[in-house]
Amino acid sequence: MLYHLLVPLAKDHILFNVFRYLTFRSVMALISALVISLLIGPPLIQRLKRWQHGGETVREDTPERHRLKKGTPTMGGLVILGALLGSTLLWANLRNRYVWVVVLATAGFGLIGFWDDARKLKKRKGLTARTKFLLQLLLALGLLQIVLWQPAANGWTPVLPIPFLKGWVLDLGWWWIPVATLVIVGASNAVNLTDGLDGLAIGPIIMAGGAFAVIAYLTGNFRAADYLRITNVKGAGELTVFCGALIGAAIGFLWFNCHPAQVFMGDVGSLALGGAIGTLAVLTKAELLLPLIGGLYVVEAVSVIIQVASFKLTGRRVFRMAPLHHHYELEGWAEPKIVVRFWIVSFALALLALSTLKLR
Ligand code: 57M
Repeated sequence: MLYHLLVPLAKDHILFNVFRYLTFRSVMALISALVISLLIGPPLIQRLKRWQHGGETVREDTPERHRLKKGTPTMGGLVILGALLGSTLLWANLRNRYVWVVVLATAGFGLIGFWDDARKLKKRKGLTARTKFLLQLLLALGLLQIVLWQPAANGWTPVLPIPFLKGWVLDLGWWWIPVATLVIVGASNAVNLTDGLDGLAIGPIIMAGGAFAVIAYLTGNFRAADYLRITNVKGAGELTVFCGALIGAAIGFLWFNCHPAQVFMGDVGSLALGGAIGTLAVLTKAELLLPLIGGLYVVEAVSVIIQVASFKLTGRRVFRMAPLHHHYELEGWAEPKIVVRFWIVSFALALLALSTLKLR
C-alpha cells in the first residue's frame, strides 16, 4: 500500500524514491512484521488461553515429557498470519500477481488449518485427513490457474529447472500441474508434521524465508538471472518483500514459541507456512530446490513414511517413534538440543540450496 501512496510523491521529493527499492521495502517488511508480531502476540495469546482454557490435550501415546505441555494454547499461527499478511500488504507492490498468489495461498491454507484447529478444540476431533487433503488440493490447483493463465512474456513457464545443471529444464507439459500441486500440498503437510517440539517448525521457516528472498530477488533481476543462467521471471522480485515479512513474523513468533513455549502455532500456522514456502518454490521456479531449502521438513515427513511402511510390511519400527524428533526424545535428548541441532542441519541445507545457484 505504501508503495502506491509514496512512490508518486518522488517526483516532488526525491526522498520518496527509496520506496521503489525492493531491498528497502523488504527490510522494512521484516521489521514491520517483527514489531507487529511482538505487539499482537501477548494479547492474542491471553485470548487464546481464555478461549481454550484447558489448552491443547496431550495424546496418551505422546512421549512423557509432553504431559507438562498440557494447558499450552494453540493457534498461535494467528500471530504469524497477522504480522506476515499485514506487513506484506503494507510494503509490497499490490499490482504484482505473484504477491497475491502467495498471499492467497498463505491465507487459504491458514483457513483450512484454522477450521481443523477449531474443530479439534470444540469437538476434540479435527477434519479427517481426506477432507484436509482434498481442500488443500483444490486450493493449490486454484492458485496454479492464476499463475498458468498469464502472459508467458514474463518468462514464467511450467517447466522444472534442474538444480546443478545449468539451463537444463524438465518439460513435463501438463504433468507439471500435479507436480506443482504436490510441491505445495506436500510442503504444507511436512511443516505440519514437523511442528511437534518448541520452536522446531518455525526456525527453518526463518532460513527458508532468507533463502527464498535471495532466490526471488535474483530470479526477478534480469542481469543477475542472465549471469547465473537461472530462469528470469519478470516481477518475481517483488516476492522478496513477502519473504522479508515472513522472516520478521517467524522471528516474532519464535519469541513466544521458544522452549518452554507459551503457545503452539496450530495447524492454522503450520499449514499456512508450508503452503507459503511451497508456493514460493513454484513461483520462483525453485520447485526441485525446495527439498533442500525445506530439508528438515522432508526428513521429518520421510521418517514417517519409512516408519509406517516398515511397520505395515514387517511389523517392526525403524525409529523409536516418528516423526524423527520423537525418536531423539525417546533417545533421551533434551528438547532444546533436538531443536537447535535440527536447526543447524536446516541452515546447512538452505546454504547448500543457495550454492546451487552458482554451482551449475
Ligand atoms: C501434527 N502435532 C503435534 C500443536 C501444533 C501419521 C502421524 C505421523 C501423524 C502425527 C500427527 O499427529 N501429526 C500432527 C503434529 C502436536 O502439536 C500440535 O499440532 C500443531 C501442528 N499441527 O501447533 O498445536 C503436539 O506437539 C507438541 N508441540 C510442542 N511444541 C510446539 O511448538 O511441544 C507442538 C508444537 C503438541 C505438543 O505436545 O500437543 C503432535 O506431535 O501430535 N503423529 C505423530 O506425530 C505421533 N507419531 C506417531 O503416532 N508415530 C507412529 C506412526 C503413526 C508413525 C509411530 O512412530 O509408530 C506423535 N505425536 C503425538 N503422539 N502427539 C507421537 C504420539
